[in-house]
Amino acid sequence: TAPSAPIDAVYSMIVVSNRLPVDYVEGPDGETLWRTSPGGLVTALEPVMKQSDGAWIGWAGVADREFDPFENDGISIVPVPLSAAELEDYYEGFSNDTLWPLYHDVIAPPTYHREWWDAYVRVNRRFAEAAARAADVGAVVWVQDYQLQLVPQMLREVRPDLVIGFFNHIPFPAYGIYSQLPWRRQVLAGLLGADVIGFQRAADAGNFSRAVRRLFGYATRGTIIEVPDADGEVRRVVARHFPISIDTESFEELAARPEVQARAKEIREGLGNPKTIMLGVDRLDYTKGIRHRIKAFGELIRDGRLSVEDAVLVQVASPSRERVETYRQLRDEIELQVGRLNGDYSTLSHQAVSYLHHGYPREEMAALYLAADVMLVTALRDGMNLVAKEFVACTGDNDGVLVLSEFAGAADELKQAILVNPHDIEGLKDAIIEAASMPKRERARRMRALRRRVREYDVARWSASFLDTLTGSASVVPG
Ligand code: GDG
Repeated sequence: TAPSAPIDAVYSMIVVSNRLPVDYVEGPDGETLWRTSPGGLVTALEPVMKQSDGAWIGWAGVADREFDPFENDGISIVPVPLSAAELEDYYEGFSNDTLWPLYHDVIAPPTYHREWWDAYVRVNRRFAEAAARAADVGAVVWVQDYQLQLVPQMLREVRPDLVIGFFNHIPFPAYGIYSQLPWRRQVLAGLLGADVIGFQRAADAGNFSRAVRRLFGYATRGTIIEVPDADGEVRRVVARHFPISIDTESFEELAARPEVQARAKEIREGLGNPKTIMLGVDRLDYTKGIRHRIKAFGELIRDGRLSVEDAVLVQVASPSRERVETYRQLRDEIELQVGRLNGDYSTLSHQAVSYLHHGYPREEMAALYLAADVMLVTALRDGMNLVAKEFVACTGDNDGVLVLSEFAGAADELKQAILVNPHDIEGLKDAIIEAASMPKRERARRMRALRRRVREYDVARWSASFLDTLTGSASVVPG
């Protein structure tokens, strides 16, 4: 039978992600309010969504509450409910304590629980059903990230008419690691329901294709995977990299505002106008290499290669996943490390590390990027790392140095950064010194090249190239 769209299926473009682009907030009198969360993804997709009757399907950020679909700023919002138990098992459990550490090369040990997997399947099905209900005939559905890897297949089963894309924001690990996953076949099959599967780096797409060959034996040619369907036809699935980016113009605009520049100056003065301000900005996460960075910085002070009068490390560690035990432990470790370092080396007038366990508004982030001389991105594994790109976009008059881990996806593009292996503490120390003492002309030369890249390849280019591939790909060839 020819697929037909359900009655309330009106949308020709649907984005499905764990979190909606709006957060539920309870008003002073208990009423429902919605606060827009201004992420890069929203900015990138807003024009496409508005133009094409778009809907966004996702969770509103509060457990045990159901909301009717509504319209927000020209985009239809379709909330999917999650219970408190599902939040624990599907989100904090399977997504953040199984998949996250596994996909980041087991920096922390992944936990495997069958009940978590069951919740993951159940919740993925709910998202898939919501998308199936909302999608018009032949609609484009773009599923985002590792929390929803089963949605493409679940969706294709009930709606083979749809054009389905998937983008993985985090790395995809090598087979030797991926193969630990007890549900490794189910997850691959889930993803292969898509027409296009996007990754951050070419290496991630390669790891995925290899896993498909090893576990299913399907033929792959370049970025094409030939997936045999039940009826003997072969579906061609594209698996390739589409490196995500930022809304570069909006960061440049932010950094050019007089009040942001004044704030940057104030930050520098507040820190005692040191020669070098080093900056780290991360969610407090074990993938980000915060401890390696602080260790290297601390040793440079201990060895007298840097002094607290001349250099300070500002570390913003924004609170993250605070109900997951590994994250609580990491916070304790970092705070012990910072406390020791400051106790040993700070003076009454100069702190070694200025540590901030806070989230800040975008304006304050831009001012921090602007105030910094050296940005330290030392992730042990990171899909892309947008902070590196934001720093480049905000750096005024091309004056700033980016130290960037090879293990962040951004290293494939930002080649004029000082690239480091964060596990090599001596190498990291040398890179920090090189950054702090780099001649002005060299700094400007590198930053100009970085700036060019981030300007040319912004988040609008990213979504356009993914969607172009997706809409040009939906072809079934006879096997
Ligand atoms: C995942 C992947 C990939 C952080 N603290 C504050 C704040 N932030 C903003 C940053 C940046 C974003 O959060 C973090 O993005 P990253 O890319 O650095 O890292 P993840 O959160 O791990 O993101 C990553 C990304 O998805 C996109 O695909 O690049 O590899 O892990 O934009 O600026 N923003 C504000 N206050 C804070 O305190 N306003």
